[in-house]
Amino acid sequence: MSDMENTGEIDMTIETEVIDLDGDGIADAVVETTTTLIDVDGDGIADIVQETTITAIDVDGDGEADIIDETTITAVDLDGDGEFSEDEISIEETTAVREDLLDEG
Ligand SMILES: [Ca+2]
Ligand SMILES: [Ca+2]
Ligand SMILES: [Ca+2]
Ligand SMILES: [Ca+2]
Repeated sequence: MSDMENTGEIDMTIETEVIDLDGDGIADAVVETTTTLIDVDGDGIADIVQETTITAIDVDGDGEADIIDETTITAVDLDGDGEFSEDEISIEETTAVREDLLDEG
């Protein structure tokens, strides 16, 4: 994008994996991984890497996701050494369970 002021670049890839645990041909879990690479200063080396994994699990096999688990890993190269050290990586996880599933039992 030459009309943009900065030279930063964003590269996003989405991967979807369908898992059929019991082999009946109906998906029991869907895993979607979104990887975002952000090169803030445009030197070709990613400065921010964010990976979001969303796992949708169909527990009762009715074709609707009952549990949705979302994990986001964010790595920011704060000191600009081109590597992500432990203190530059943060992990966030949320799990959503369908309400009526919780009511049972
Ligand atoms: Ca299945
Ligand atoms: Ca860079
Ligand atoms: Ca279900
Ligand atoms: Ca670093």
